[in-house]
Formats: sequence, structure tokens, C-alpha cells
Amino acid sequence: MSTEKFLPVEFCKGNNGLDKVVLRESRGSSAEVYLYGGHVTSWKNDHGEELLFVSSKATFKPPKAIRGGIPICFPQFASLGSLESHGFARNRFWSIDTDPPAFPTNSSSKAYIDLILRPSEEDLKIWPHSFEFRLRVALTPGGDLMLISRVRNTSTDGKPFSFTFAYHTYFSVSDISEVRVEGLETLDYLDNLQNKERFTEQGDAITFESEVDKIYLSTPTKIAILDHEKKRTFVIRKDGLPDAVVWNPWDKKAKAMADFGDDEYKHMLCVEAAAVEKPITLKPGEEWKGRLELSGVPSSYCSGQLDPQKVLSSS
Ligand code: TA6
Repeated sequence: MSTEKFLPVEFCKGNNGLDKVVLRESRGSSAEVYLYGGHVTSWKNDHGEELLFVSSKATFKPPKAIRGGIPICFPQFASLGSLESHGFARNRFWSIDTDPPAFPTNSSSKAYIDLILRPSEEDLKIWPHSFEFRLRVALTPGGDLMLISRVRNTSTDGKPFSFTFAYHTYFSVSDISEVRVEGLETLDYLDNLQNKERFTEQGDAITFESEVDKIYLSTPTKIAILDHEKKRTFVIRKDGLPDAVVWNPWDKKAKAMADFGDDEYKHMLCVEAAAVEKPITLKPGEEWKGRLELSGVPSSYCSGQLDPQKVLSSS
């Protein structure tokens, strides 16, 4: 890529004229973030291949959340509370954070953007807590995608507040029936399809042959998604997010969702770094940090080039 055309951060208009920010790294990787929802809608590797799934039927029209990419579920995951499903952060307009507090980082990359969300008067009526939610979206020189959330309780009434959270990441996969997830074996999970009853996962990698909607509890900080056909492994690293949600709507739910194509369930998988089982509680002045780092590693399990156990056990 010729340097003069290379802009690490570009502000432009996206779908439906919504404001978006395009991040680019010198080796060719890129990412796109909409201010609507603080929502990452694209992450491409240095070959220009899209790594995230966004539905062809996604609407970029408030108040509907964008179907795909990385919606941010805050201050409530799913229906775990009185708010709308997955809270309100994903259908609010975020602002550019022009004065973010210093960010401890060892990355030399300039491809990052800081966004901020504060509650509106309307939000305070449905969730009466003052907060500042700062979100940094960054591309590393190697093309990894990093999302760092910092939520601070800015209440002056001395009251703590609690919330649940998820990075509801939609990964693009070649064929869901050929994908395996490693790192969640033998863990306990709550099954959303069975009244959140608690079960223990069997010992092998997770594969998919029907609808799945599970909340894995206290998972390792690293999880791998192996896509044999694309010879690609997604490595998910997370901090401050003890749980992981795995979701695929399969055919029936796919048909029932207006903003989702009937067959699109075959080409996506949500693996969501989350804090669900134990809500996070912040006293006034306290701050929580939740970090997600995604890597797309060219690989082939069967060629032995990449043994998931090696991936999961390496730093
Ligand atoms: O994260 C899994 C889940 O909670 C599923 O139960 C399903 O509802 C999915 O999220 C999508 O939710 P949405 O509100 O975006 O339609």
C-alpha cells in the first residue's frame, strides 16, 4: 500500500449516512466502527478478507441494532433485567472521545479511535445511574482487533450500580457445520434453550448441528474457533470478562428474524466475551475494564500446523 494514501484513521459516512470511522494498518488490515452503537461492523485482514459477519438484511436505522459485527451489550445482557434485550448502548449514538484518560498501551499503532457514551435524560429515566463508558477500538500492526471498554460510575449520589456485559461478536465462517470451538471443553454452562438450566460441557471441541444458545461460565481467557475450510483460526483473548456466550440461531430462528437472511446462519457464529453470571458492581468513582483481542490466524488443524491446544496454551 503506498504510504501517501494510507490514513490510519478516516472519518466518513457509512450506510444510511451514519457516521463511521475507518481504521487502517500499514500492512493492509482495516476495521470500521459506527458511532451508532459504538459498533464495529468490519475487520479485514491484510489480504482484504472480511473476518466479521454482517447480515445482508442488517438495518442501519435507529433504534434497531445493527445485525452483525460487534454489538456492545450494556448495561444488560439479553433479558437479564428490565431493559430492552441487550441493554441500550448498541442503539445509542456515541461521540468521539477527544480527551480520553491516558491509555497504558505498548502498541505503536496509530490506527485507533476513542469513543464515549454517557446516559441521556431519557436513559436516566430507565436506568438511573450516571456513568461514562469509554471504548477504544484499535488495530495492532499485525492486524489484530482490540476493543477496550472502561466503564466508570460517575454518580454523585453515592450509589453503586451493577451491570452485565458482552461483546456480541459475529464471526464470519465458511460453513457452521465444519467449525469447531476449542477452550470451552468440560466447563459449566447455562442453556438458554432449556430455561437457563446448568449443564457441564463434554470433553471434546464444540461442533454445531442445531441451534445453540449457551452461556459458558468462568472460561479460560483464550478461546479458539477453527474454520477448516478457510484454513483459519480465530483466537479470542479476553480480560475482565469471565464468561463466554456461544450462539447460532440455526434455520428456524433465522427465518424468524427480519434483519437476518434465512441461510445466513450457515456462515456466522457468535462467540461473545461476556460478564453475565456475576454482575459487575461499581461504587461511585470506581472503573471497570473489559478487554477483547481478536486474531485471525491462517491455519489448518489437520496439517498440524496449528494445534489448538498449542494456541490456547501459548501466550
Ligand atoms: O447472545 C445470544 C443471544 O442473547 C440470543 O439469545 C439471541 O437472542 C441473540 O443474543 C440475539 O439477540 P438480539 O437481541 O440481537 O436479536
